[in-house]
Amino acid sequence: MKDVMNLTRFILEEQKAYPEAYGELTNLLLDIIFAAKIISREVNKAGLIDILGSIGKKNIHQDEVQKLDVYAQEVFEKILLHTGHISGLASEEKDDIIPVPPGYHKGKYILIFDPLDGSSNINVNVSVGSIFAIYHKISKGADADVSDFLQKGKNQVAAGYVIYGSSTMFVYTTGKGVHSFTLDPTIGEFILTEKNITIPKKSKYFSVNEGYYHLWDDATKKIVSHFKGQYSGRHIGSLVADFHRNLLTGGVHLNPPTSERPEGKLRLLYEGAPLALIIEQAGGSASDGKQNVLDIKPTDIHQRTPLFIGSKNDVKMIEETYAKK
Ligand code: AFP
Repeated sequence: MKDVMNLTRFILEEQKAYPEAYGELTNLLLDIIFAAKIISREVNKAGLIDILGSIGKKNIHQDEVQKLDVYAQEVFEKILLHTGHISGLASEEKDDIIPVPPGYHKGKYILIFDPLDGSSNINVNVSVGSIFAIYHKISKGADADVSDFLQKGKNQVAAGYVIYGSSTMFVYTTGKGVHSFTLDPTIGEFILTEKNITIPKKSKYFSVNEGYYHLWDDATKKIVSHFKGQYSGRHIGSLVADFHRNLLTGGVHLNPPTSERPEGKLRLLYEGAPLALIIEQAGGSASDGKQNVLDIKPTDIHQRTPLFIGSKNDVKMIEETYAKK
């Protein structure tokens, strides 16, 4: 029988490289894995039980809140707030920081996450994902405050995503390569799929929502025309799925600024920064068009950013074109 490496064992073995570690990060990652399994179970049942559709309200970003958004948010909160590994949470779905309730231990990390990204796609059975970023708590005192969440992406201790697709996969980095695991639903375990993923040097795909063409500036139009001549186009409109495809097959994903949204659409802290750390660890890069996404100092938890992410050469060409503007 060939060796079977599950995610728990893999993380525990990674921890051995840090003899001084108490296992708090390991345990926090295990909490996230537990949350991912529960959300995956529910996403797979969508269509069979009354969990599809919107709750009839909009969130702080004016997006329709889906029933599964609420469910995924609750799962993260219920698990993460009570295990003592974090001192606070922040999420796409909540305006403010979510504190650890009184009576529970507060850990040395903070977690910021998007519980269900791409949720407007759920109703038509398109892949969605959860994205997370872990930082050290830097403020004084036991409870996290906003300064803990407003750190540059390069300070991330770990980042990852779960893609709920034809199978559920967990992809993460602790700054030592990017590794992917596939959930075997028959045993409830994530099994190692690929260790040290690297993005192919030569891109195959570019992905962008061309519905915004009329709102782009000339530089953006030029960039997209350049890619059209070279690569095949693939766009899902579910960031984790677009990112995952490009990571494995080589490509670049663009979410450019528009005249209606010059600040960009995607959220820096729980979309841009974690995926930027992953792509950098996989040999690619991520930019807002001017600078490395990991160097942006956030001023707001829900700050938006343009995002260009994927193969290094493509991102470089994008930055050069904007610089000539
Ligand atoms: P939803 O979670 O509201 O579906 O938004 C998804 C998302 O943040 C990201 O996953 C997509 O890449 C992006 O929006 C697509 O946005 P447009 O539909 O405006 O291109």
